[in-house]
Amino acid sequence: MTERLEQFRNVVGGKRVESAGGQWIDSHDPYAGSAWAQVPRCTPDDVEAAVTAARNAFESPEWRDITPSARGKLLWKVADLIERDAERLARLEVRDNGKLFAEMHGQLRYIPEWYRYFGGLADKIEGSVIPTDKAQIFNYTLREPLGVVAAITPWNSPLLLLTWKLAAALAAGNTVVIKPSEHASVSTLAFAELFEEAGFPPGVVNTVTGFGAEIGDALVTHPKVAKVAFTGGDATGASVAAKAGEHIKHVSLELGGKSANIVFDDAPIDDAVRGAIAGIFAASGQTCIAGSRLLVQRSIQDEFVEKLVAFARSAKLGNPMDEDTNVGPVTTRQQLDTVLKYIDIGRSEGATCALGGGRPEGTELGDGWFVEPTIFTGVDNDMRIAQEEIFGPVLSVIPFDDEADALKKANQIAYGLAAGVWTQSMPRAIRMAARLEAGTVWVNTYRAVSYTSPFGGYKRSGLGRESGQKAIEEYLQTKSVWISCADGFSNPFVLR
Ligand code: TXE
Repeated sequence: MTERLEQFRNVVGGKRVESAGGQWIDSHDPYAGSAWAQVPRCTPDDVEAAVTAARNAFESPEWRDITPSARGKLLWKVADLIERDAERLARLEVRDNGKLFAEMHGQLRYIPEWYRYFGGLADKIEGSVIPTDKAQIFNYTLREPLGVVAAITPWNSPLLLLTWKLAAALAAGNTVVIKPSEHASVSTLAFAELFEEAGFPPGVVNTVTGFGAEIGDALVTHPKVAKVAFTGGDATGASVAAKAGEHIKHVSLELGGKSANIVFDDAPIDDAVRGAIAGIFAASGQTCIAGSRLLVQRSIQDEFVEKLVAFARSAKLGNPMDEDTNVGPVTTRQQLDTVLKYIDIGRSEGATCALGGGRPEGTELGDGWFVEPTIFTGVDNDMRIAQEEIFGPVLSVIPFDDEADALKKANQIAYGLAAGVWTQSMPRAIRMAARLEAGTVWVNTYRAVSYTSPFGGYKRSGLGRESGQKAIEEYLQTKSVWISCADGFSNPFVLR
């Protein structure tokens, strides 16, 4: 007899609900390679219910009339609850997406800070008094929420990437419908329940689970959705933005990339090796900021690659829950096929596979969706493995001659999310930081993010910024109010 899978429900208008059609989607444990839970397979009717609940909450006095300071305190309260449940939520994420417990638990312990930071900003949203050129008219601005925000999120770091949207959207006074990825929805459903416990009115935070192709359009084009905040692949992001554009909605996009991690010959080599590993093998390469193009100065290439391969070879693959595991499985069966396909492409393009290049063997890996840490050398910048986001543990090593060549190669790409620079020369670091076409540049470090610092893409990596003070602007609109202090209203046929 097959074991009954644990079922998780959506939160809509403060109630736990199944889908209108009564259908479910299996959620898989990538380490076991099998289904472990189920989430509702929502339909456009469920989207209608969730958006209606969110809009009703937006118009309700409980939310509309709450003071900004009280709104901030609700965010602090939810931060405390997340902290309380960090371990449980991290376990759910690991089971659902296969990333390391150490990584997910670290994220869960850090996530509360976004709610505290944006909770603190809630009562610092200020309009201004505008000194106009009109006599006897008083003009000021109000900064107001947009309404219902649709937060569409991916599977790689479900709660962190949701938080970057949710904390800012709520601090600004919006209500939210969350659509997590069909590949890893479970932690989001458990997380959404905390908002009611914190005291948010029902309907302020809602969820709809399901396939993007089945419910995505209903959500993005819904007349009561004012903004779409999306993180995912660039092809889906482009179609979501096109739909949002057709319906005149605000949109922000975080679309991943193909970031250059650049090592100069004066770099602290051992640190740079660890930085390169962090860029591509942490999280099995499934991060939007993966440093998947490693640009190494030709004069140190051989020594660097030798050290890099030795370090990567020592990485332990295994159960993501185990403390000594360095590399877990990839999250979906489909992603496993995609990554393996790119490894074939790399070989057929003529790159040299210096490490890995397939599925690892080992009884402790069972039926898990593992890919060996893979390093290609002799990669030309125009090869597909150097230009396309693989989203897996596959590194392309590209040699360069000098600073100008490094810059040219780093910028010769459609994406621009992040870049790393390894050098001991501060003037060079500053020159590179100024000229790299990327929303984030790290010097002698990699994968550092904070709730205080803006994050987002140049070029095809996205639109808008998350985190940092300005991120709240993405969830606000400005109203200009004119009050006449004059006696009477003269000639009605002319512009005032
Ligand atoms: O992403 P999708 P997928 C990249 C990565 C990966 C590729 C595909 O390269 O290999 O994208 O991954 C929802 N209307 N990134 O297919 O399709 C979908 O249900 C509205 C980079 O998982 O972009 C999910 O909730 N929504 C990225 C979300 O969009 C739709 C992280 C993202 O899914 C929709 C993840 C539609 N028509 C993948 N179709 C990053 N920036 O870090 C799908 N969705």
